[in-house]
Amino acid sequence: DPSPDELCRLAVRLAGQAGELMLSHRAAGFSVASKSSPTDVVTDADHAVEELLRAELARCRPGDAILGEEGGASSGTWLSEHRARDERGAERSDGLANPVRWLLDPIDGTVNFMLGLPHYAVSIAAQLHGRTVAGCVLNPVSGEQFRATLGGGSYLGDRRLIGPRRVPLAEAVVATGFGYDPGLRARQGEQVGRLLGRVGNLRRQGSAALDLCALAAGRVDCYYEGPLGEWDFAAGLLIAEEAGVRSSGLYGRPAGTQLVAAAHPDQAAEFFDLLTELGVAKPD
Ligand code: LIP
Repeated sequence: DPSPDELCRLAVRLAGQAGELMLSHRAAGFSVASKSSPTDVVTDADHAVEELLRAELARCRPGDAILGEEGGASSGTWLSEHRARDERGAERSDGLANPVRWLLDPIDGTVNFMLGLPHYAVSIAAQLHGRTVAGCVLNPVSGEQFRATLGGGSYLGDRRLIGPRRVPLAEAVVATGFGYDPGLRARQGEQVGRLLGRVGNLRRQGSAALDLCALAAGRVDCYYEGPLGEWDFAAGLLIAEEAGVRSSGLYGRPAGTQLVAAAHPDQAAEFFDLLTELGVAKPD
């Protein structure tokens, strides 16, 4: 198996290439289309950046599985030419499958990119046997490069990140985001309206990946959002957790596509209880 450091070095290199391509598209102009709703936009820059990432991964690590926001899932290849088969010749599931899967969000914060708000990022995460072990999030405008490896800590450039400050929830600055469906957004707006009287303030910056990096860097105190794509949060969540943050999906679940909630370990239980009270996620 490749080491987390090896996968992180590749993610950092690819993020740098992706950042340059993003900025060139931003300068040269780009086309815009909508996906699930008129507010769920995608640009040709999103597609170009993901195609670059996929091509580089195919060159550097042929056969790895990939899940990208725009291109969907491509399964990894079997490492051994001989496919494991049982006595009836049926393919067995315990064959030597490729253990690496990449999660790609070519532009997280696409609406910000489209409008020229300088707060968007490429997010690249690498999983090994289903667990995220390396991640990189790069804001090409600020040049801020966040990265982490499982057990290796998280960094902004060469600065080690130590997570959010320890404050009472009533003083906490909470980052969140809202969905593309108008009905969902209305419900989320009602929930956040009730949240505001219980915390210090709110930040809605438009990129889940950068929100989680802000948490790791102590620029916000808490974060929650859902639903999200795996590609939105995989790298940022590793960066936050490696900075000492505690995460949850509520109801005893790990953080995931239904909800990512995260805070300082000393504040997390109270924050998660508040989110449960507000109904931001449902029990199974
Ligand atoms: C965005 C997320 C953001 C969320 C937006 C959108 P995209 O991802 O990063 O946190 O609130 O609705 O999902 O679509 O820009 O890659």
